[in-house]
Order: sequence, then C-alpha cells, then structure tokens
Amino acid sequence: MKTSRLLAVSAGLITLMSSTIASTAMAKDLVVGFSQIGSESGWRAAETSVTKQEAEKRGIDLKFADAQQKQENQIKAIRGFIAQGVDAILVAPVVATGWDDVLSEAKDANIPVVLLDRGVDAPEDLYLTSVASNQVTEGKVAGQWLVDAEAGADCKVVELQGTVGSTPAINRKQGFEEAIAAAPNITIIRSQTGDFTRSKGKEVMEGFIKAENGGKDICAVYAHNDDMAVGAIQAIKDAGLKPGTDIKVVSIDAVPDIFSAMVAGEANATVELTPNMAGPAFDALEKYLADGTMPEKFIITESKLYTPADDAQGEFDRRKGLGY
Ligand code: GYE
Repeated sequence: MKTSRLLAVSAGLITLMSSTIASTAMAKDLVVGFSQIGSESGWRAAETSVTKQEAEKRGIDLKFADAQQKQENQIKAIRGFIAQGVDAILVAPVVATGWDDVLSEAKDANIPVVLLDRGVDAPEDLYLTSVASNQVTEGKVAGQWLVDAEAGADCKVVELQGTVGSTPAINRKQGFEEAIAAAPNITIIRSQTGDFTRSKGKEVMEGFIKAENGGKDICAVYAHNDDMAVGAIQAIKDAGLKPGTDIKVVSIDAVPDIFSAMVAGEANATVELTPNMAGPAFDALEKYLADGTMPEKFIITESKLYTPADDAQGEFDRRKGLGY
C-alpha cells in the first residue's frame, strides 16, 4: 500500500487516486486462451460457438486458436498464450498423451489450465480441473440400449471409432464392450477409426458393408459420434439397405442432424453430451481467479439416452433454437 494509494509527484501537481486505479483493475476483462481441436464434427462446432457466446456474456476476452486436428498446433497455441500472459487457458486435447511439458510450462507461469471435453494422461496437478462427460458411461449407455433392443437375438455389430489415441475413442469403446459383455448374442465383428468425421464414417462403413455380404450380415453400427453415424447412414442407403431397420444405428453426441435422421426413421439412439463445457469451466476459473477457490478435479456432465420416442423433432428444434 504504497504508491497506488496516493501518488503525489509534486504537491498539487499530479495526483492519482487509488480508487481510479482499483476500479480500472476490477474492470479489466479476463483474458482466456482457448486451444480448440478443430471442426471435425457438428458437436465440436456447437462447443466452439457456445464457448464464444459464454465468453461474450461474461465479458471474457477469448483468444481462439483452431488446431486443425493437430496436437503440435495445440502445443504451439498454448505456448503462444503463455507468452502473451493470458489469465487462463482452455484446451480440448486431441489425444491423451504428450502434454506433460507444455502443461508444466503453463503451471510454472502460474496460468491455470482447464481441460474441455477430453482427458489427458498427465499428472493431475498440471491442470486446474477437467470439464467432460464420463465417456465410459456414454459407451455403456449406448451398449445397454442395444442389449435391450436386441433381447436375445443374434446381432453382429460394426464399430466406428473416434480419433485414435483420444480419450473418447478409448473410453467409448471400453464402455460399450462392458455393456455387451453380458449379452453373448451381441458381438463386435469389425472395428475401425472414422476419426469422428462424417466423410470417414461413410468411407469406413462402405468397407464394412462390402466385407459383410453387402451389409446383410450386419445388425447394427455403433459410432463413437453422431457425425460418423450420419456418414454410415448414407453408406447404408447407397448399398440399398434401410438404416434404422436393416441396420440399426446407435451413436453419441445428440446433435441436431441425428434427430433429423431419427425423424426420418434412419437412426435409433444417441447419447447426449452437452456442448456447454465452457459454462462450468468459466464458473470454476472465475472463482479460482477471484479468491483461490479450488474446483473439483473432474466436473462431469450428464449422459442421457435419446431415441425416436423422445420427440426427435422437438429435440431437433430445441437445439437449433440454441444455435447448435
Ligand atoms: O463426441 C465428437 C468430437 O471430444 C467428446 O469429439 C468430444 C468428441 C465428440 O468431435 O463429436
């Protein structure tokens, strides 16, 4: 307390009141860097737009960096944010490994990092909190839906995995396998990555169909996200089969496009994950930066199953209304 209280350079000449300085400091916007993965899916696009809206609502100055799917770009962006001296960093980590160094650099610079929607294989003290769904649960909810839908009938499943090495791909596979372990009638006959994109989902599904008697031996497709499911639906139609009936379609995300597919009778089930990961992340950051309140290490969002019986048209409209 000090110079800021009252600065008198020479009596009566220049006086700066501390209150002016204090209110200027209070009004300073939080500056938050956000290293986003890219725009591989409809869910990702929704998360980006919700994050921007949330920042704007709270007067947060968001520095946005699109990594175009590459971890090296994310690491560069994070180093850039550290160099700029941002107040905090959000990162949606494309893959699980390889983060220790850059997260340690942020920690040494005293900049809290919040993980959004995917996890990392790194010591927990390198980030403030992680806001994500329980992806094993998501896989289980999807698998349990199929177990119930197929009740005892033989069912051969093909699986479209997410990005190799990402936590949602690893965990959604595990959860689904755990759910169907109790149902010997359900087996996964093929599994390959479609990188969470619509185009790769379609391409890989075409290969599965070719390899499995023109698709006639496939009972269901399990896609780790809705975009790959939408691609698979196209491949099934191109093969002259009916998605939703000849081949059941179950996926994860609950984006508007999967609800249109449900309305058309072409998709059977999806598990919702909210694109609003930034809301809880900013809540945690604002408290932490104000008075040091430590958030929970893992903030887990809900995983809810939707089927066409849940007013698919209404769910589509509701999401569109939110700007997804
Ligand atoms: O499900 C998928 C996306 O990381 C949980 O990434 C997220 C996943 C989401 O591209 O659509």
